[in-house]
Amino acid sequence: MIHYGEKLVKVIRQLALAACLVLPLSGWAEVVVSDAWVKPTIPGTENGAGYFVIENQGTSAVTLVGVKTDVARASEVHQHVMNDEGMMRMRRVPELTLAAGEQVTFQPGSYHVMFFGVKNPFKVGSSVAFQLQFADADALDVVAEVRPLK
Ligand SMILES: [Cu+2]
Repeated sequence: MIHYGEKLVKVIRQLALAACLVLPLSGWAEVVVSDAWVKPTIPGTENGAGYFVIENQGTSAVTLVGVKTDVARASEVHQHVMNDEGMMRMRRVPELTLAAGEQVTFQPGSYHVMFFGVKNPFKVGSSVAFQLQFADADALDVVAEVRPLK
């Protein structure tokens, strides 16, 4: 009996400790995406790019970890970076963390959603649906308008 009681106290202590560890991290995540658009695909090519403004209006950080879509074979978050030869290259961004209140603009030459193997060409006036996936927030459905390049 004594053993059982000690064990129980230990468990309660562990639960209390777990609660203390979790509570300071608990905030709320609210991700808002606006001004979503994609470039029309260039005839004869099968890759596309999507852009938007993403803002974390919550009180805790959120991490964008992926993109899902039915409109292409695959989709990824990319960024343009300068390589050693001074050439702009695209690089996959496996995780993009937005602090509370932070806003990031996906735009040509910077962050973008890369679509590989676009099934039907992106035509001006149509729309493209995809879903942004987060490590610590609900997935977000986005509908982007196909806009001509300025
Ligand atoms: Cu890219």
